[in-house]
Amino acid sequence: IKRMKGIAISRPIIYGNSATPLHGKKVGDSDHTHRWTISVRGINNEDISYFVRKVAFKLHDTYENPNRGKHFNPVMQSGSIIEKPPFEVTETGWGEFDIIIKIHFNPVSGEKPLTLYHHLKLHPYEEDGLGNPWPKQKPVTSYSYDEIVFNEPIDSFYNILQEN
Ligand code: SLL
Repeated sequence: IKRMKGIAISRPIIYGNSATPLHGKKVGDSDHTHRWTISVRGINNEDISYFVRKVAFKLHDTYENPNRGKHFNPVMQSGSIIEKPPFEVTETGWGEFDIIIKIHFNPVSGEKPLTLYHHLKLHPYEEDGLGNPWPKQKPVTSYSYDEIVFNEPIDSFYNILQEN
């Protein structure tokens, strides 16, 4: 294993959620008020799977199977990790909470997983920023931009990053 001495290379990601109100449309017999999607993505939806291998999302403990992912299989108890893009989970619920996001990198990298936190946002600000009340149908979004820095990456991983 050869590391690229003195080299750092970074890749941008966007993570966060969008949410829309259910407007009283019941989901089963629940008291859910919103449908939301949490995701980890590239800029302009660029495919990040060349460096991101899988993503796990940990929801609030009020959820049954808080580790469930999009491909959750209740029999196998698997699917708590999302193994291919889009790295996202769509759910319904009634409250805001912190979601723990664990990003696992391409195994070639030898990098440890990266943990991020996102506060799920369901409720809009009072105004849209222009002094008008928030439009009823407008989805609420909360996204963060980040750059993942790989310090002295393994050379074969460095090559993969460069080629993509
Ligand atoms: C709050 N501290 O009280 C927060 C917790 C938890 C939200 C919010 C569960 C959905 C379900 C759900 O929406 N939990 O599985 O029924 O606001």
